[in-house]
Parts: sequence; C-alpha cells; structure tokens
Amino acid sequence: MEHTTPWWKNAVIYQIYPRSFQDSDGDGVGDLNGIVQRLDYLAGLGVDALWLCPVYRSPQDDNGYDISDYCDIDPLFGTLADMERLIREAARRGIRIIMDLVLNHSSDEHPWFIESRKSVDNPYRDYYIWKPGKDGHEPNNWGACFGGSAWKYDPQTDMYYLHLFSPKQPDLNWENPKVRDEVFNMMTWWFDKGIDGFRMDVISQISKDQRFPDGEKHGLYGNGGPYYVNGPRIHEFLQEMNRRVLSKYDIMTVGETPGATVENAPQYAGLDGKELNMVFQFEHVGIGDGPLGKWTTKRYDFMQLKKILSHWQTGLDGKAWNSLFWGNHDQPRAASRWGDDSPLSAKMLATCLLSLQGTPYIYEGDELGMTNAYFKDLSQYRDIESLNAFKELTGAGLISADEMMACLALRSRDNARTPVQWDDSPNAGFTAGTPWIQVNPNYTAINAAAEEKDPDSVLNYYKKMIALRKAHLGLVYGSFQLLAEEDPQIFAYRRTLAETGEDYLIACNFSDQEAAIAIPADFAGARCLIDNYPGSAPDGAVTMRPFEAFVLRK
Ligand code: TEU
Repeated sequence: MEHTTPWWKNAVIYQIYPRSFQDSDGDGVGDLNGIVQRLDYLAGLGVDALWLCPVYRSPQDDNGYDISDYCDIDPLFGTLADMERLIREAARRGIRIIMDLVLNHSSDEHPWFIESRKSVDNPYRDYYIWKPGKDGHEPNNWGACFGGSAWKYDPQTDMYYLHLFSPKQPDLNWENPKVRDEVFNMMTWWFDKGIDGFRMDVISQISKDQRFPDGEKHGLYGNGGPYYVNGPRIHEFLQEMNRRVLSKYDIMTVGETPGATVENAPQYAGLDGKELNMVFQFEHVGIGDGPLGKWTTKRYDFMQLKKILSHWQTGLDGKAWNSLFWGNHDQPRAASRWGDDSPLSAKMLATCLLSLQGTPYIYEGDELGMTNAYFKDLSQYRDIESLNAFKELTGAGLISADEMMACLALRSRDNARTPVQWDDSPNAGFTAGTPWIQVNPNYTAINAAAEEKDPDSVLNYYKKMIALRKAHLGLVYGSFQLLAEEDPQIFAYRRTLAETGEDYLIACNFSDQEAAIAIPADFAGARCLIDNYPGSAPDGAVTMRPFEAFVLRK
C-alpha cells in the first residue's frame, strides 16, 4: 500500500506564531532561538512539521505579513544563521520546517516598491498595480481588508496603488513575468536552504481581473472579491510555479485560499499535483458571519458546522487532500469558539481534528487548551485589523463601542496571539522582559509545565491522540461517512479503509449537555481506543456526557 507517501499526508503539523511562542533574549517578542529551545517539547508532542508564520525582514505593520526582504530574517526574530540552525536542529529531531510565504503583496518598504513609486518609467514600476484616479477619486470602489479604500494615492506620480490589506502592503503585479521570475528564484533559494514547504498567504487572490471594475457595495465600500478571489489567471500562475519550482523538490505546499469551495479546491490541490498539495478553506470559520463580517457575538450554528465539515470530507475524497484546522493566528481560540473554554471541550476538539481525513494543523497553545484573552480594554489590543475595525465601524455609527468591544473579545485575532503559556512563573515563562501583548491571566492554571505532569491534561490527551492517529492509518486515509446527520449535539462518523479492513466510529458531543447516541449494531462490543472521560467503554445505546468524545475500533 502506498499509504505512507507522500510524507505530508500522514503528518501532523504544528503552527507557530513566532512572535508569541518563546522569547529567548528578553525583548518581549518570541524568536527563532526560542523555538529551538522548545524543540524537545514539540518532538515530545509528536508533531512532524512546524509551520512558522513570517519571520522575514519586515516593518511589522501586520506582524510580518508585510515583507521588506524575502531572503533575510527580521532582527526581532534573529538572523539567517539562527534560521539555518533551527532547520538543522529540527531535522535532528525528525521535524520539518514550513515557512509562510506572502506573495500577494510585499511591504511598502521593500526595495521593489521604493523604486516602483519613484516614477512611471522606473524599471520596477510594473512590479505593483498602479492606476490613475477617476474624476479625482480612487480607480474603483474596492475596500481593503483592514479598512478604508483598497487604493492609496501617491502624490509623487499622481497615481494610486492597490493594497488589498493595509496601505503598507501594496499588491504585487503577477501579470508581470519579472515579478514571477523574482518570486520563483527566491522560493528556490529557500528550498536550497533545506526548508520543507510553504504555506502561501492569500494565494487565491494573486490574479486580478485586469478590468478592475467596481464591486457591489457592502457597507462603506465595494466588494472586489469577485474580481480577485480565484481570479482569471490564478491556475496558470500556480502551474507555472509548480513547473519551475515546486515539482523539483520533495516538499509540501498549502495554499491559504479564502473563497475555496469543495468544487474548486481540486483545481488548486488536485491529486495530479499540478499546483499545490492542500488548501485551507474558510467555510467553517466563516459560519455566523453577519452584516459586519466577522464582527458578531453570535455563537456558531452546530448543524452548519457538521454539514460543512462533512461536505469537505466526502467532497474531496479521491480528488484532493483536506487540511484540517480549528483555528490559527487569525481566528479566536479553538476551545473558546467551538467549545466552552473547558479542558474537556479542548480534548473533544482534539479527538475530532485528529480523526478526520486530511492533514491536521494544531495551532500553538491549543494543545494546552488555551482560551481567548477576553481583553476588556481597547488598549490591550495590538492587531491592526482589530484596531482599524473598531475605529472605522464605531466611527461610522455601524456599531456601538460596547458592542464592538464584545465582538473583539470573541473574534479578535489577538485572542490567538497571546503568549504561549509555558509555566506559572511571571509572564508564563514566555519572556524575561515585558511581553509585546499581555499574557492571558489564566496561565497559572493552564500551562505546559503543569500539564506535562498531569496524566489527564489536555496536553497529554493531544499526545495520546496524535500517537493514536499515527498507529492507525485508517484514521488518516480512511473514507468518511457521516452518522446521525440530524443529531443537534453529536458529530459522529465512520472511517473505513478497505485495504486494511480498518473500521472506526468516532463520536464527539459538541454540546455542554448530555446526548443520547445509538451505536450501530456492528460496533457492539467494539474496542474503545480513546475517550476524553476516563474509563468508558460505550456499548449499544449510550449517553454521551457534556463534550464527551471517543474513538471505537471494530
Ligand atoms: O490572512 C488573509 C485572510 O484571508 C484574511 O481575510 C484574514 O482572514 C484576516 O485575518 C481577516 O480576519 C492572511 C494572514 O493569515 C493574515 O494574518 C494577514 O494579515 C493577511 O493574510 C495579510 O497578509
């Protein structure tokens, strides 16, 4: 059976937000040497690869997603030599390194942009997207993701440049073959340094409809999405990247692809391997978005979650490979959003994440059951998106300040960006200095040192669940069949792998109430491989306790 290759299908990936992971030099910001210090912890957890959010040289307008030199490390995080050491030290422990690649835009402080804005005939002019104004206004009505128009006027040449995110993140012009050459050479340079893959930031947005039409108005601005999400030349560009770079290495790629659907995902990440290996879809994390997008206090609808996850499981089977995630650095904490902050709910989420088809991604701290920060004061926030949204939406009278604070407490990206809680010493052992963002005060109870010692901790449950997945390839490759579709509390499914005769039943109670489950007759007497409540061996019809989860093997 060829079911152990390629390596990334059978891998468990751990996402590191370097800024918040471990500080080694007391400046309050996590760094590469800090990651090296924690490699033994990561090896102990059992993960195969680390995806590092951007550590390239950057003015840090958007915490590194604004890159001013793709071939250097930001001094905040260390040096290129530190990066090389991290790659080596990780490899010694069998851990691979995936870097985050931001190709939709660079920083406005990148030498390309500094040149580009100088004059209309500068050789770098067409590295970015410049347009003249229309009747003294922006070239079109598109809004930027972090507020305001997506165009910024530059007096030097009396023209506007496009920035889908902040004005300090000008969009690169992928239509220009020179841009593609530069990018592909840079990627090759990193692969030759020994990295094992890339996560590609908003890669589904790099090809823009060259007509740049107005978008349908939503609130203050027009939605340009239809003209740049899954744009006209996206697959051509990715196939060129694959031909010229990716296909030459034994590496993995995962595209961050807002707008990916079960229908178009196989185009990006089909099993024929012509473009990327996997995509991150956003359907489940978008549940419940309202008129102000993600800024809502509504809890997600469980029936929708079940439907979306099942649709991806069955829809990609045999066509493409799923990436599985509950959260990342842009989302609230998993245990807070999908659970109730309790360790029990965090374990339930681990059971589910690690028993679906695809490659699971664990976001740093989720393996400890870290929760939202629930900041009470605006001054505690650091994130450009949160701060801009507060100003723009309250300023326009679309929401009151109190309501917006409530939205931020549940949805701000900073919830996931508070420092990893290592122990109960000051600042949770993250830094000897002042952390760049406040540590969640619950670190005295939720921290790695305490959890290492406690056999019933979330951390030890993650370890068990990762080991279980690795020992049962049916949990990785098996097909998925939804059970109890109409059940309003339980997400239950079967995983079967015909080649090996493996057959599993997984049940997860997503509610804080008891729930009855009918175990299919052929699972009577089945072995319980893991349960987040001690000592259960479900048989026949059982009652699942609040947030209970188990895996049975026939
Ligand atoms: O995020 C892109 C993205 O899809 C945004 O819509 C994202 O969901 C945003 O955080 C809104 O809440 C990527 C990165 O993951 C993010 O951290 C960056 O800020 C962004 O690209 C720009 O590079």
